[in-house]
Amino acid sequence: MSAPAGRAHRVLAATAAVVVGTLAVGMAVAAPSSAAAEPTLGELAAAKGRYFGSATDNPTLDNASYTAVLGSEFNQITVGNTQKWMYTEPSRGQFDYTKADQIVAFAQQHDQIVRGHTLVWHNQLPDWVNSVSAGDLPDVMRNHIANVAGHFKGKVVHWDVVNEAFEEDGTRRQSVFQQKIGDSYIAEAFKAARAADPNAKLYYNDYNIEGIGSKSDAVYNLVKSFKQQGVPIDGVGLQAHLILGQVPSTLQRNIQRFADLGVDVAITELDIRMRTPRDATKDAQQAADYRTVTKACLAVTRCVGITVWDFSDGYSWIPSVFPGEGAALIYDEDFARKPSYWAVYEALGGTTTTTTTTTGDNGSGCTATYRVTSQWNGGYQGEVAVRNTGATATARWTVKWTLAQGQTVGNLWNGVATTNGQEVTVRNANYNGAIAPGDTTTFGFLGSWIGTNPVPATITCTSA
Ligand code: G2I
Repeated sequence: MSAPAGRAHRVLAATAAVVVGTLAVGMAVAAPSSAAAEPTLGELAAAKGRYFGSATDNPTLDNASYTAVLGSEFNQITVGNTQKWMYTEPSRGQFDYTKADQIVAFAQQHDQIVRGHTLVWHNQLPDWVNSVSAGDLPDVMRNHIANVAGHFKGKVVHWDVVNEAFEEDGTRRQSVFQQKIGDSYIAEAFKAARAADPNAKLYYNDYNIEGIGSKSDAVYNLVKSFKQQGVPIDGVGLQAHLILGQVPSTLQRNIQRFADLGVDVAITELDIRMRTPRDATKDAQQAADYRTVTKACLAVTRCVGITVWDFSDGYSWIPSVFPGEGAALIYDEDFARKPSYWAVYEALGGTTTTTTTTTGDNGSGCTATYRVTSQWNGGYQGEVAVRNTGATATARWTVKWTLAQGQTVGNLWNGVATTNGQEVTVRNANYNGAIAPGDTTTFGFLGSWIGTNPVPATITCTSA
């Protein structure tokens, strides 16, 4: 599937899932038929010399709504599970690349680069490895790397060669490799990976090393010593499994200090989890956090890209490991883009919005933020976020704008629309008039356009 078709498919799927309180006021909308005018995250990142990618796993490749987004929005994919040891060498000397090959093929079909993940890790390791003798384990490890990195030679741009080798206090994790081979196993793994695929960039990857602290200091010292000793290492992966409102204040400084050692840095597994359910306040904080992470990467030349650890809240590892938490990604379960998506979009240089504030009857007011969320030949999808900027809850709200270039507004959801000539008036639906102070509610619509489709010069919001 081509990128634009995938994007249009995603828009329709998302729309079908959320249409409620519909009132058609304009002409019927033609089906999306050609390239979306709006760039993807991958395209925006590429314009800045970076990638923006997602991890994925094999079961989801059967879901067409999922693959429509995966194949179009991102220019990089990480194999989320099936390059790990338990999949690639389930019994000693028996290699199986069936599942990982499927993901790599998907990426190649969609012009996406692949990060390989991961060659040496204490987790998702088949039992047999734990029984290998100390004498044999160095060869077993080197043989695993030679085979797996050899198989994917030329098909992955990065390898996470060693994953999660340190404890929080900066000491070595007592994995089977550490216990049976000792400190040298990490350098040995990197040398074997370089021999197997000389063109892949070789990464050390870990979590809780995004800010400066004991654990990131340990990784810093490892990289520094590798550089001094000539052990081949090209990059450090900051996983970035973060918590809402807790992006480390030292993130950019930390990225910079690794870059200053002469290695690249990648944000490899980004997600930002919250207590569920979501609400507008948490969504806004999450958007701010995603913006901070994206800007920190862009601020350092050697920060080469960002990968989210899958892109939809319906396919995240978080709820199964952290009960009561989730909603950590940039698309919701129905593949609608969240405020966190738009924060990344804007941080990467995309522009979509215009906002005008007016004071409402409650003496406090609301703001309306209008954006075109996608556009194709003759048609577009719009979205307006209504935010209560007052100190008391709203009971009802009204948003108005002018269709200056002959556009129409058609199917509209989460609101009740009337048009009078060029003027569009949208009032709340019977279920979303109440907005708590500081919270936001959103309505959306499909429309048509001819010639140009600029965002309105002004949009007004009144509330009572
Ligand atoms: O734990 C989050 C990530 C931390 N950094 C390294 C990553 O490789 C790791 O990814 C996760 C996968 O997203 C999960 O999908 O690694 C987990 C294992 O530690 C993966 O979970 C496993 C489940 O534990 C299995 O029950 C399941 O069969 O995923 C398997 C495949 O869905």
